[in-house]
This record gives sequence, C-alpha cells and structure tokens, in this order.
Amino acid sequence: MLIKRPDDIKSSEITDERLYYDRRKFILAATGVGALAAVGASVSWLRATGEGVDPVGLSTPFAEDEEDVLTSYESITGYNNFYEFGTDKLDPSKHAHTLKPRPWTVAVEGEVNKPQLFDIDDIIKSFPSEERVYRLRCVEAWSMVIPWLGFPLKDLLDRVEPTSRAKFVEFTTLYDPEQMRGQKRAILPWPYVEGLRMDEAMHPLTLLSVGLYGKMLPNQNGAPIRLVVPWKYGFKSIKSIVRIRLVREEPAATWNVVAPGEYGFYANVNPNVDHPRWSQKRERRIGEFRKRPTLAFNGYGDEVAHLYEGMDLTKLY
Ligand SMILES: Nc1nc2c(c(=O)[nH]1)N[C@H]1C(S)=C(S)[C@@H](COP(=O)(O)O)O[C@H]1N2
Ligand SMILES: [Mo]
Repeated sequence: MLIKRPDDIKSSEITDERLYYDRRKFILAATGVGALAAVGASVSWLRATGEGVDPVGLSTPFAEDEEDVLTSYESITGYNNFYEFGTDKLDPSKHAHTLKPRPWTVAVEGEVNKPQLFDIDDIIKSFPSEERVYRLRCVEAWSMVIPWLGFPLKDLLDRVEPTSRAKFVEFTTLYDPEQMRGQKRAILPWPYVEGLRMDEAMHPLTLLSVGLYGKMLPNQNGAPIRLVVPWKYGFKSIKSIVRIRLVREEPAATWNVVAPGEYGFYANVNPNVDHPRWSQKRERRIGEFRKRPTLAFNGYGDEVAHLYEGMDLTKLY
C-alpha cells in the first residue's frame, strides 16, 4: 500500500489536488438549478491551468456524493492492477514507462456496418471528453474515487453502426512483450480480454477514458485509452485497448476464463456475493483506514439495476 505522507508529496501535486477539492465543493454547493453554472466555471478552470488540455472538453459533475473525497493523484497512479507490468500494486508505476501510447490505433470491427481503424488523436479530437467522478471498486476489497476524463463508449459504437446481430462487445489490450514486460511470463493468457453485453456497453455511465485529474491518462492507468464501468469490479475496466469487436456470443473474458468460480462475466459489485476467498461486504478507500460498507452496483443501482431485472445475480455474478 502506498500512502505518502504530506511531506513526501511534491508541491505541484498538492496544488493540483487542492484545486480539485475546491472545485468539488463548488459543484456540490451548486447542485440542482445552479449546476450548469458550476459546469461552466470548472471548464474555464481547466483551460486556465493549461495542464493536460488535450483530452479536456466539457466538465460535468457526475455521481457525486458527500461521502466521496477524491483519492490523491499519487495513489491513483501509484497503486495499480495492471498485470502486463507485474502482479504487485507498485509494479505498474515502476515499469509502465516502457509502454508507448503513441502512435496508437484502435480497431472497431465485427458486427458493424462501418468498421473503422481510429487513430488515438482523432478519437480524442472527435469525441470531446468530459470529467466524471466515479468510484472504482476492486474485487480485492479496496476502492478509489477518480476524476476521469472520457466520453461514453456509446458515442464511438454509434459511429460504426452496430448490426442487429451484435449482442456483446469484446475489448482487447495491446500484446507486445517488449513494451509490457509482464507478458513475457504466462501469468495470464495474453492479451487481456474483457467483454460487456450490448446494453451495458451502450449505457451512458460506461466510459472510454483518456485522462484523469485533467491530464492525459498515465501509462499505469491504461494509456492511451481504457474502459471504465463504474458499477462493476475493477477488472472489467480493461486498459490500453487496441481492439473493440462487436460479437454475437459472450466474449471469453480473461479473469472469467482463468478462474470462473472467482470472477464472473457480469462482475457487478455485489456485497452479498462473497468472493470464494473473502467477503465483499466492506471495502477500504485508499487513503482511509476505516472500512465502509460496499454498496450494491457500487452505488449506481438507480442507474443500472434495471439492466439485470429477472437475472439471478447470485448465480450470474
Ligand atoms: N489490460 C489490463 N487491464 C486491467 C487490468 C490488467 O491487469 N490488465 N487490471 C484490472 C483491475 S483488476 C483493476 S482493479 C483496474 C485497476 O485500474 P487502476 O490501476 O487505473 O486503478 O484495472 C483493470 N484493467
Ligand atoms: Mo481489480
């Protein structure tokens, strides 16, 4: 676990986070009728700093809660799961500098009328990013609150026109052992693959993220583009994506294939379904010491529970 003491943190980072906290208070104070004004103000703040402006478009308050304080930039970029760079939480921040996020293309293909090979910079230009603060809940019972920059996956999928035969979306990470040293060992079957059902993929909460804290996505967080599905355990949020394929059958998602008894395809955050080796009832926010109760669907139930009506989520976990 990496929690740095204040005197270990560079002053630039402290400033960065303090501005975010202040802005957050402003957004909270302005919910309801004032919300639009708050959005306008935060956009101009992002422009004024001149930092990491590339992916920045609109900034939107999203899924904010009094209980949620943003996790520090230091923890979000220093405590990661990204097995392509090793299995220790500190490995990705140490080793991900070998990943080259440019040039980079993302193929969007399969059951679509207009398959397309996108250049990452064209994606960033043509799908304006907004800021969304989402909770991330790892299956290992820790969580973070992250200000992502991204755009709905739906916007990209609409562009390629899925056919009526498209039932699922399969995502694939880069395979290049020279850039990703962890791929030289068979820790997992490479490349990492994940999948969503079509309605989950088209849900407005589902993001493709290209940045965080107003900056380009750091390599260890999945540069240059990764998925963020806030109501599911973190392993669904696949990093460094090179291919998105619309398919007829449920994709063979990596963790689901490796250990189906521990990692279901749906992987909705469910405090009532224990992981075989530990309880999922509580979680620890990185940066806090107390444990807090885990919320069903990670707190996004109002938005997404209807997608699973009639499904037994203790069996289809
Ligand atoms: N390609 C790839 N994507 C991945 C992983 C991985 O090992 N490889 N780990 C997943 C897991 S288990 C989690 S919890 C999140 C962590 O994202 P973060 O490091 O940005 O917090 O990434 C997910 N995406
Ligand atoms: Mo995870």
